[in-house]
Order: sequence, then structure tokens, then C-alpha cells
Amino acid sequence: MKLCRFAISDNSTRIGISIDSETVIDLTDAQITSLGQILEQTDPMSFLKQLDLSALPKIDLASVKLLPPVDRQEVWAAGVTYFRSKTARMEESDFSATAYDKVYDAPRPEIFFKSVPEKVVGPNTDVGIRKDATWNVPEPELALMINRSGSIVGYTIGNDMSSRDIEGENLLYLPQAKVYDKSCALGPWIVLGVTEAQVREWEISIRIDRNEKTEFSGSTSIDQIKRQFSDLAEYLYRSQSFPDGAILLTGTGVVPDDSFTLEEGDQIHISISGIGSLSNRVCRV
Ligand code: DO4
Ligand code: MG
Repeated sequence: MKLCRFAISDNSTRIGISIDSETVIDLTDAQITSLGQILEQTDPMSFLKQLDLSALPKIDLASVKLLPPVDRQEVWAAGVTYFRSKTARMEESDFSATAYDKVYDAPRPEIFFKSVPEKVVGPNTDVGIRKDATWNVPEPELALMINRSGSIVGYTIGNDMSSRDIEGENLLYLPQAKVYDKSCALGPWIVLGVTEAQVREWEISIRIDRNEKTEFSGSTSIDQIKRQFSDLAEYLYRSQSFPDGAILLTGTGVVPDDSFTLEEGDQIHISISGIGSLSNRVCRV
């Protein structure tokens, strides 16, 4: 089952369930107005199944604006979880190579803060590249939806936009390479009721178009993520509580060649086979 947040013409924010590629069921009349009301249920799938969905309004998907699937959850990100991410970052910086090499094999994963909920951008809006950066890339990532008890209850698509020149200059600049306006995109759907084993069979792919021509494309298997999802969630929740739950990006496994940098106007399309596609245009911020 797929959940979304969306707005209709009066700009009110609603929660919906996708039943097919053309329609969304509006859950407002079932008094559901936040994702948290579903994600914090002991069993979100059973909770949704006991609603009388046939009595709820169905809306044409083409007439709604899909919003980022986040209400009050902080967004965090894991790094260097794929071998490809480790090698790309070791090439990017002699200064930091040892740190990336070590963290890939260490029991404790790299986890960093990515975004407050209100700064996350949704599908079909702009993502940003910093005006003081010269080497910018998108990072296509699986995102875990985690409830307040630390259980993974769903999955969505994330883009951990990154400035590689800033990150490569000095590891201590990582927060500036990762956290700035429009640097985090999420959406469009949260998929519920799937296991980690099922998710590991999914593919993640990215296509970047410039002037209507594909400038870069690549893909990998989610199964290439080195760490168990539950292990990543457990580290995030160690000595830290999230009363509204959290979203954790799981790292990138698709990195363009070093000659590639994003330009204003590029269109980024990230797809995960079990979820759908997240598309954004690039702007300078
Ligand atoms: O330490 C650098 C960031 C790593 C990252 O964001 C990733 O591997 O996806
Ligand atoms: Mg990343």
C-alpha cells in the first residue's frame, strides 16, 4: 500500500492512499490529517485495512499537488553504506580518504543530520545547488520511515543533494556540503507492508536530463547496501529520542564520474522499482 501527502486547489494539506496510477483516496473524512497518525499505529497496514475506503472520496491524481511525505519527522542520513560511495569519496579527497575507508568497515555507521521537516522539498519542485559550490551532485537514496519506537514502518525515495568540492576540501565542512536550502527531496510515496528482504530486491536508478538530453544515468541494487536497515535505525535512535519518528536516508550507490556536475535547469529523475519516481529541477540557491 502507498501513502502520500498532497494538496488540492484550496491549498489544504491531505493524506491519501494510492490505489492505482490515476487515483488517490483522500483520508480526511476518516479524520486522518497527518502521516504520523498512520505511521505510529502498532500495525499501520491493519489500521488502514479496517477503514471503509469505499466511503472515502477518490481524487484524480493529475489534479493534486504531491507534497513531501513528511510532517514532523526530522530527516537524517547514513553515508558510505555502498562500496561505490566509499571509493568515490576516497578519490574525491586525499585528506579524508582514510576516514571513508575506516567508516565503511567500522561497526558504527556514518550518520548525519540532513533536514528539518519544513525544509524538505517534494516531487516536481526545485532542488538546490549552492552558489558557492562548483561540484554538485544528486544522491539517489532509499529512505526509511521510522516510528517513534524505532521500528521501520515504510520506505520512500530520497535525494541527498551534495556539494562534492566542499565535502572534499575538508570533512569538517560536511554539514555545509549537505545542509542548505532545498538540499533534501523526498517522495512521492511511502510504501507500507514490505519487509527488508523484499526491499533488497528493488533497484534504484537515476537519470539526469539537460536540455532534453540525458546527461547521466545509472542504477544499482538496494541489496548492495552493506548494513542492515534495522542496524542503521538502531544507531540513529541510540541515546536519542524522536517523539514524531524520523526519516533516515540510507546512502548512495550511484555516483556520476568526477567530470560531472549539476547545472541550473537540469531535471533529476530518481526511481526505486517498488516505490515510483521522484523528479526535481535544479536551481541555484
Ligand atoms: O561522508 C559523506 C557523505 C556520504 C553520503 O552521503 C553517502 O554515502 O550517501
Ligand atoms: Mg548521501
